[in-house]
Amino acid sequence: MATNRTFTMIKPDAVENGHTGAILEKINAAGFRIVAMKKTQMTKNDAETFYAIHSERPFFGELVEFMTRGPIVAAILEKDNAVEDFRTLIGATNPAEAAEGTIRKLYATSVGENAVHGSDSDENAAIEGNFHFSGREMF
Ligand code: ABT
Ligand code: MG
Repeated sequence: MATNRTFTMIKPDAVENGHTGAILEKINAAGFRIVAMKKTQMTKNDAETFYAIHSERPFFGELVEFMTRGPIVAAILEKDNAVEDFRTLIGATNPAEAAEGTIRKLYATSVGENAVHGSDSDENAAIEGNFHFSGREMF
């Protein structure tokens, strides 16, 4: 059964470029409720753990470097069909392939620096949300 929750990060590039507010407005306007949210910075160990599934990929080192270079905004979001609808809202991994109006089309600069994360399954949404937040931070 779908859990109706997903996990997102506004990545260092989008935070640096001042897009946090605009991205949160898009998330709100699309009907997501914020369950938990904070500004934080991932350590190298955090990023290596979070992206462990990509550890054998050639871009892993750059990915960890990028995700740790500045603060992110992490959040748990709630809505019917949250995982799929949020992936639709953010658009394709590569912004050059992202649909008009999507967050990545508007704010991402490259496949490596693509502005936002969205969980790819209900199972990963729960794992990723629990990685960043304790139960006491979820409302
Ligand atoms: P994430 O939301 O970050 O998981 O992106 P998405 O699920 O859309 O894309 P995946 B395939 O999970 O990519 C994970 C991160 O790896 C980066 N990446 C990916 C590259 O830098 N080069 C590549 O060739 C590919 C395929 C993009 C994702 N980003 N970050 N940060
Ligand atoms: Mg992914």
